Formats: sequence, C-alpha cells, structure tokens
Amino acid sequence: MRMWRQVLLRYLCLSAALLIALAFCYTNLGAAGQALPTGDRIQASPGSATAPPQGKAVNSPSQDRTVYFNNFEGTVGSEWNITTTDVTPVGNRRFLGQFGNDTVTLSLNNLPAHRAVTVSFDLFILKSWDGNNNDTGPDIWRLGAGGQFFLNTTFSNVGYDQAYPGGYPGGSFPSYTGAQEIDTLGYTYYGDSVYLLRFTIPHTANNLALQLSASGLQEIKDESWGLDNVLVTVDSLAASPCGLDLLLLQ
Ligand SMILES: [Ca+2]
Ligand SMILES: [Ca+2]
Repeated sequence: MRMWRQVLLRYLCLSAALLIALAFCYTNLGAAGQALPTGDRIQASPGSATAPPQGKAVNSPSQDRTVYFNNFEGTVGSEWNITTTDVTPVGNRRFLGQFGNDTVTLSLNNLPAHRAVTVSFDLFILKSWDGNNNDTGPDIWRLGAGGQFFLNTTFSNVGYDQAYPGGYPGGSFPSYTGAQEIDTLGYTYYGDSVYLLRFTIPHTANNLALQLSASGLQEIKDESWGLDNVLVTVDSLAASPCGLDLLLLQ
C-alpha cells in the first residue's frame, strides 16, 4: 500500500509539473511557434541589429544564437546567389545590390537545432519606387522561404501611396511610412529610404533558404534595392524552458 502511495504521489507530482511546464512553454513560445500572417512583422528597434563580429556566432541576452551576419563591408560568400555590392553616394555604406527585378537567395546550412528563425536587415529602397501606382507600378518587394511569403508589399519614394507596412494588395499608406531613414543615402533621382525589417518564423530544418525579390520595377537606374546588416538568429533549444518537460519525462 505504501508503494502504491509512493507511485501515485510520484505520478501526481510529475503530471502537475508537466502541466505547469507545458503551460509555461505555450505562453512564452506561442509567438515563435505560430506562423505570422502575411505582412505581419516585428519592427525592431534601431539598435537591435548591432553587428557582432562577422562570421562569428554569439549568444544574445535572449539566448538566441546568431548563425549569420554580414554588413557587406568585406567579402560576400557563396551563401548568396548574387554577390554584387555597391556603396552609397553618401555615408560610404557598402551593401548587397543594387538589384532590380531579381530574386536574391540566402542559403544557410547546418543550422543548430531550433524551432524558430529570426531574420533582420536594412532594406534600401533606391530612387523612384512608385508604390501602389498602377501606371508605373505597382513596385513590389517580397520576402519568403519554402514557397511562403512573409512580406509581399510595395514601397514608394515619389508620393504615391505604398502598401507597407501592410501587404499588397490591400495596404495603402503614405510614402515612407515606417521608414527608419529618408534621403540619407545620397541618391539624387527621387531619393531613397531605408526600412529595418525583422521577422520571426517557425522553422526546424537544418537548412534555410531565404528569398528576397522585387517585381514590377523599371530599370535599375530608375528603381533598385539593396540589403545591409543581414542578421539571422535561431532560438536555443538547450536554453529553452521547454527542456523542463523533457527532463520530467526521463
Ligand atoms: Ca554595409
Ligand atoms: Ca515603377
């Protein structure tokens, strides 16, 4: 009888602990474990993309692990399918680009075990992007992976409405809405804007191929785009509170 009580007590304790752990994990990891609707994003603070040493993995206070960073001031590796770089007329900022109606792919392999990936970068919108305008646009920009788009929107530097920070079609906001910088890069043909984009997406595979693309643009001398300070992090399974339920089940 005593043994039965011990078994029953142990069972009850384990069940209670497991329920608490599961509730904790659901509450804290729900955002990372659910697909973001198209167009949803987390706007990062300007300082959140602070550059770690290029090519080195570091742990942030949130226990996320940096798996990739490039500010394009140095070499660009084969992880990018297009390695063209350019320098801004003002500020001498080297970036990946300029691109037109291109699909640019970042391929990362051998990622550590994870459940979510966060990608952030500066998106340079250069020259005369027309936003939602149907005569000279729409000028569309997309971010996706695995056939799913996390952002499908338009940008405008010329006064027409743009879809960002909403999605296209549907979004309609004044030019530059959500921009971190306006006319800071020195492009004289209708100027430029910079958007700091940050997305967390559910992802578990050890390979990741992010696709960034534009369509509907006129010539590169007229409308183009580029990337800078690309940062990719994964959540850390080892540091996750959900490790608790695994321990309890052992
Ligand atoms: Ca740069
Ligand atoms: Ca256009």
